[in-house]
Amino acid sequence: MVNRIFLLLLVLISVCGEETGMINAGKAADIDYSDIAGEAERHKNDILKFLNQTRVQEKYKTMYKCLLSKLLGSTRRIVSGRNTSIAAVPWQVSLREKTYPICGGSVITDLWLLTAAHCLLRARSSELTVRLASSWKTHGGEMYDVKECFVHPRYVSKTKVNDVGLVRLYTPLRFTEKVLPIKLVARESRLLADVPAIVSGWGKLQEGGPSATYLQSSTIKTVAMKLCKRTGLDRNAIDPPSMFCAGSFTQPSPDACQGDSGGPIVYDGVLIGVVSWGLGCARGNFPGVYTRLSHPVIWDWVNGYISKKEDS
Ligand code: 4AZ
Repeated sequence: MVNRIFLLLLVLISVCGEETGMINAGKAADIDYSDIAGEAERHKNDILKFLNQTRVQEKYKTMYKCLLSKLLGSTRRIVSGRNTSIAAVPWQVSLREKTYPICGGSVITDLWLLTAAHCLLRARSSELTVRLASSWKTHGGEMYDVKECFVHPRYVSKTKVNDVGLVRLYTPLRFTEKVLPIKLVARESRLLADVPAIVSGWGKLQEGGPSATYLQSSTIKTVAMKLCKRTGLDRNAIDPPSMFCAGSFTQPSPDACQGDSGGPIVYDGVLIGVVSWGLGCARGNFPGVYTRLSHPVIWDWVNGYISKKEDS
């Protein structure tokens, strides 16, 4: 049994070694891995146990993400996300009202989480909790209580202009490989079109469908504002200074969906936006809309809070 697991690992390593450029396997592309994939899936707990040993992670660091995604990513979803370990997006949090998951969010300092304004409007701080450090929506990791939350003073619920909010915890977080802050984009930095960005969350796997129990993420591309505005049935609703679009115009069209709101979209290791709204999900003719964090009106407000020296 153990030998079999090592054999499976060897195969995964040869695939990942090639993908990461560490091994030049030459003919490896001709091999049909479909049987192995099923077997790897069945043994994934044992393989994961092995991979999760820090000693192993260090040795195969560059391959580690590929190996994990090969194991966890075999089930593709309608929103075209894939199962993703929290260690790959350790800034991702699940925001809950009492115990019910309502939105995503991002760790930006040891005390502050960033989310969407519309996630914070109905709930009272005393009823909000946060789950961190777990890939599972309903268990694992750690739960934190919320001390205070703040909605951008210029958030407009009808148009979702300035859709950003902040959540302050009672106690500072202890950073681990599963809980790490994500760097906020620079003020007024220009976001190019067509750059790949990672969006993640436990939202719906398809429009009107069930939501994810295991964390999903997808790499999508930023969409030029001209194109995004042109697509819209809702064309007047897009406010370029405080919003940007990401997704694609082809099917399948990876996209955020209900429940992903408030969650992160990250480009080049930097948090550029917050999942805000869209016209349905993954329809292929209307990209998702995100809060533009580099916008001075948004950036100044966020940084004003998080850089304040705390006296409590
Ligand atoms: C929502 O309802 C929602 N397709 C979030 C993102 C998108 C659509 C809906 C983007 O929270």
